[in-house]
Amino acid sequence: MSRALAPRWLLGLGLALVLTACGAGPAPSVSKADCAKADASGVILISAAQMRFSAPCMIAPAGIAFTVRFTNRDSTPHNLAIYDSAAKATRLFSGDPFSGPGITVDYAIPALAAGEYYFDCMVHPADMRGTLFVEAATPAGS
Ligand SMILES: [Cu+2]
Repeated sequence: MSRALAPRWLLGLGLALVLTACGAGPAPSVSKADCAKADASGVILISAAQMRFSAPCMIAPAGIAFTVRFTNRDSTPHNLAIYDSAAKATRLFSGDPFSGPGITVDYAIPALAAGEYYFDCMVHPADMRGTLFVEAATPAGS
């Protein structure tokens, strides 16, 4: 009695998983009135609480270094990273993550050209993200 060998059909499982970039969907419409804006000294105040940034966007001056004064109100570590766009092809800045609650760190951001950038917390990029508007200075005097 001869026994035929069962053919093995393990010819490779082609898993064509098309994964879209996590969290990089269309940006929600943002009103600049809701943004955290740099003060006259070039300092932007923003905080994180319950896994959210306190503002959906930030406004910074173009062409000069500025400071993001970041308060973490969670015990979870957070940070701030800035990218050229929501596709995050180029990371322009990343601060060291730190835990709170109630800890504030100044992040020194290098000068950026006018334009629209993207930021997130690298620990929670899906939940903590927003738009950074870098704007040319408005003419002095009013
Ligand atoms: Cu975070």
